[in-house]
Amino acid sequence: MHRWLALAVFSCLALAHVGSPDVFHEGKAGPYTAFVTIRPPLVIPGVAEIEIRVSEPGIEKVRITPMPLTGDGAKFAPTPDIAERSKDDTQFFTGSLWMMTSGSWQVRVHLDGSRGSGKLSVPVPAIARKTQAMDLAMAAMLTALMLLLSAGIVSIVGAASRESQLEPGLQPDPGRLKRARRMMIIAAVTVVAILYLGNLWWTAEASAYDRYIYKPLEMDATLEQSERLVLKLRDPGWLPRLLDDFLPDHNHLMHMYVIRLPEMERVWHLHPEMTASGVFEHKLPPMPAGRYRLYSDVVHKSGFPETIVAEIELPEIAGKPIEGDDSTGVGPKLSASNRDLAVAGLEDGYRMIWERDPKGYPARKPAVFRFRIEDEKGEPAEGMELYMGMPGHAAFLKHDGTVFAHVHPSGSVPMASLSLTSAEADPHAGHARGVLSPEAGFPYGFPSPGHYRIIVQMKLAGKVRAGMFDLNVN
Ligand SMILES: [Cu+2]
Repeated sequence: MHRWLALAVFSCLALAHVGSPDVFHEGKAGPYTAFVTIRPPLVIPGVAEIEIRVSEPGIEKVRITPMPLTGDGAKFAPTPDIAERSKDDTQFFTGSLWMMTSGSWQVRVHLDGSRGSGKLSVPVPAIARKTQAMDLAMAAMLTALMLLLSAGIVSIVGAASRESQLEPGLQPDPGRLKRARRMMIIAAVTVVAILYLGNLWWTAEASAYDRYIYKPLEMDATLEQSERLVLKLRDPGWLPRLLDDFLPDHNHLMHMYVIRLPEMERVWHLHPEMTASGVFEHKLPPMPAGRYRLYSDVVHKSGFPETIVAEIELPEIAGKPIEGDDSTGVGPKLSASNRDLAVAGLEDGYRMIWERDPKGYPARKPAVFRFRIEDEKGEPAEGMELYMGMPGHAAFLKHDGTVFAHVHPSGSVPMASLSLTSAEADPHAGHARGVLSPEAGFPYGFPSPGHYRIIVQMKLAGKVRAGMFDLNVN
């Protein structure tokens, strides 16, 4: 039996998605449609920045409230904050909210306007992602102040014992001078001891906070019996967390993207099953030999989502044809790809068109990425179907592998997290009754400049089709 060991396990700045912490969500709030962007803080407690764009005019007031996603805290909302209206865009509102503890949070948005009121909730994982380092200028200034204060206290003690009981104009005698020197030595030793103890205390606090910094789940990927992929999850140690408390998302506990490296020209969207606590398995479809990166999305019972990353070197897999909700796709090699193209050829004469914004997509700017499928005559494709309950699924990948986000037409929040917010957040709310449009839009914003690939999957005439597009983000 061959065992192909996973090559590397990544520990990225991540969480549900890799390297892409901002949350993008577009949804109905009563009579309104709101595009909500949440930029969680780097440290906890910290301030999250909220941006809301309402499609309809006539909004009078926007209130935002942070609350835990589940548990008693989710039942009792604190007093909301008022989001401020932008001066340039009357339908755009911003606000900031404190996130006090690590874990699964939601931001509730209340809209009041001429059409009545509406609300929606957007889940957001709040995690400490790093320890903020002190910048050099600040450190230098504080060190200088510390030395000044220390020298000051020593010289004050010296002066006090030397001259405080002396008549004005008299010189201190040698006995006083000696006593003053002794007192200054005692003061200096005391100051050094206080600084030393202070440093010990500070270091202990910092290492306690280190344990509080988010570390994503890890996994070892191995191949057993020539085609069975086995994923064993590991917890590198973070807040208490389980390896088997996952919520199903469209009947699957795990949604895994398999990307062929280094050219990213092949993709598989697979759904491994849990066979034991923290162990997932999947019978692989036919795959060429090579190196693959696995991005596995899971959602804990608390609504907290994680993306678990691993790499594996595989031999050629004979495998069984793809079936059920699994799918695969082919695109251009990264090295041969045109980064300005807006058309991807699909099988059976279909084409996927990306309605690219000619102005481009700057980093950190939220946008809706729209794609549609045409038939060979250039007409809108007929026979669209939902793929796992959704008009489409999109993966946003940075070419260097540091960013991965799995996005749906409602945005970057996993459906399983969204379903915890409230009864009104029906995951099927966006589903068209009757004929499904051959168009899907994905709210997202790139976290940083660089080269990205977008892989869009839509189901048409019984088959999942994948279009791949590349772009440069400035
Ligand atoms: Cu999806």
